[in-house]
Amino acid sequence: MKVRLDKNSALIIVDVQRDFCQGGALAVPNGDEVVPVLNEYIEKFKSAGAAVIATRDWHPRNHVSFRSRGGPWPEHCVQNTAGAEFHPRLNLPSDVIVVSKGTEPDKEAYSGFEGTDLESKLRELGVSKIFVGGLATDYCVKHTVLDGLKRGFEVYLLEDAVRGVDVQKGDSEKAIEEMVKKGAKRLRLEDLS
Ligand code: VGL
Ligand code: ZN
Repeated sequence: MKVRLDKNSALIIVDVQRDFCQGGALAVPNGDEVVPVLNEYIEKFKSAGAAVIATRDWHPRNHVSFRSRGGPWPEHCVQNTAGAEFHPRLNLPSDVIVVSKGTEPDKEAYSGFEGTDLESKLRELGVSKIFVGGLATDYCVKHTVLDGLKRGFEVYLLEDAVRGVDVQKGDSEKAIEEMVKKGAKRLRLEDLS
């Protein structure tokens, strides 16, 4: 499958933040491996004049998903802390559009569309095709992809640029199957013309 990028395409990089990478509070196994691959995608999207969007998990210190509040996760991606910063080797372009999510203390938001202006930004730019990579396959990537499909976007899953948490073995594989079943198309770097 060869896919040509155009101005109706946008790259969505999900949550490639220090806390989800090696040494971080909620490190995704091999999460750092997506960085060099995403850097290649960024170059291709910039060359095609396509938008680059980066979502970030951006929690208040008392977020409901934290164990301190009975949630499933250690404290991570707290607003304005080092752990919430984008990975230092991720070459985000100067005109990257940053979308913060999970900002409400009492609401979990795994999807980049949930409680954000991501959809209106995409519509404003005339984007109809989104290409989603980042962390984590079985949480924020999955929910962003499924939400994109629900909202009528053509969605490509960048399967060489995602890694999962796998709380249960096989979660990421299951997540990919579900995304594909619901209409996402798998794409790898070499599929871009
Ligand atoms: C995520 C767990 C908790 C993610 C965010 O970005 O996939 N996972 N918060
Ligand atoms: Zn989170």
